[in-house]
Amino acid sequence: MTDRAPAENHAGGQRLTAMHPHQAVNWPALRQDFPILDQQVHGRPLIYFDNAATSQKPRAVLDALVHYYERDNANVHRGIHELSNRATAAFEAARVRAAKFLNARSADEIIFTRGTTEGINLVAAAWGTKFIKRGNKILLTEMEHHSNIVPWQLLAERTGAQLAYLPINGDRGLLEPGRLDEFLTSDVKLLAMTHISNSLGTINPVAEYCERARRRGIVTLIDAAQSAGHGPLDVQQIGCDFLALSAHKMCGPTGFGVLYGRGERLAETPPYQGGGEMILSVDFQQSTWKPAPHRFEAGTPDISGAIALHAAMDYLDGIGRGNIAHHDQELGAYAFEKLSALPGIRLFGPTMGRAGLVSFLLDGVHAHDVVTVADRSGVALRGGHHCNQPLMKRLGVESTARASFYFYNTTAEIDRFVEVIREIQMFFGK
Ligand code: C6P
Repeated sequence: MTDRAPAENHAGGQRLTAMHPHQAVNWPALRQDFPILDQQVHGRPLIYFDNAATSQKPRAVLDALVHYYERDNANVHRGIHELSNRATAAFEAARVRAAKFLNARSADEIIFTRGTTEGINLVAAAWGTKFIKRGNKILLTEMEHHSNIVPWQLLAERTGAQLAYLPINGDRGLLEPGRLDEFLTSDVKLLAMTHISNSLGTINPVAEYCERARRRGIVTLIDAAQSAGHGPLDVQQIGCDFLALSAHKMCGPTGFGVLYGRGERLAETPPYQGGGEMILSVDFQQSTWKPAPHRFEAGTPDISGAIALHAAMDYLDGIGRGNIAHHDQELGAYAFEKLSALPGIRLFGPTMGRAGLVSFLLDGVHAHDVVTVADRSGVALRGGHHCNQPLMKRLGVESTARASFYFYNTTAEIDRFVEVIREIQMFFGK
């Protein structure tokens, strides 16, 4: 994460960037780039606070999709005709753009995937199967999304490896860097951790964790599902071996994502899936593979997904990712403070230095009821375990209600949301 090293604050949380924006941004004007936001839901203006599940898409991204299908649609890397050449050029330009977005050393370190989940599965299935052996340990944290747990469980079942978890310190949901050495034992071969928790809003000091793991020869993977598009993201500064993200959480399309892999790591990794596009030659009994990244992209890819992600990256950098981080985190802090003032509420995650989301429970009201009633007032929240069942267990709850923000949200929307929460408490007699 830049600008450059994340600063630690008093609550032990992290910031994605410096707290002062580089330039003034007209945030309300940006809302007009998102046609979906201008609508009523159940007769009330839509307040979209489910951005951690998926963000909305600006006109620039929608236009890029339409342009591609109206003008350039063809398969890539195959035909020697004009449309195929155009589609191939646009697809590969998106790879170069993604490398720049992440500050990768080369576009060859960028693999296109279906999203964070597929990126992590790719590493577990291809790199993991070759390098993880019986008796090895895979180190995760207690705040991981199922996408960064289940692929490792499947790998552990196949190989006889074991999983270990870095603990969080209760409802504040912070890791304890002071305890890391205790867990970085000689049998640990991989550290895989989330950058930002989708339930707690914790921003983990991933550069520090990767550096300490790397010093012991441990390979590192960062789940950037919740951080990509929410602030500067620099794989060289983080120092990770792998990093996975989803386009749909950063103004891009669903079903598309990026897996960054350090050059040396990809060179030693066998194919993930077999099929067209990833081979050099195929014979009846055996085949040879292309080098990375094409070795990992079997079959016709999501060409429009790459082109739309390119547009999303341009759009986000047009605003400035440092500015977005600052604004997001201000919204998160504002909501946390306003909700803290309510009676009968339990809030999760750091008190300071949090990402732009808040998870909470109201005394005596199920999270699903909170979300259902809020929806009647036009407020889109999420309730449930957020694909964090082990974390919920650790917190001693089954579910939470969650409001997650993006740069097009406003403090006026948060004020209305807090009013709605108070109305819900009164409705349930609290
Ligand atoms: N979290 C949420 O509402 P995919 O589904 O592959 O795009 O992303 C998976 C994923 C991985 N890691 C983290 C930290 C995530 O938050 C997510 C997706 C959504 O919180 C859906 S459960």
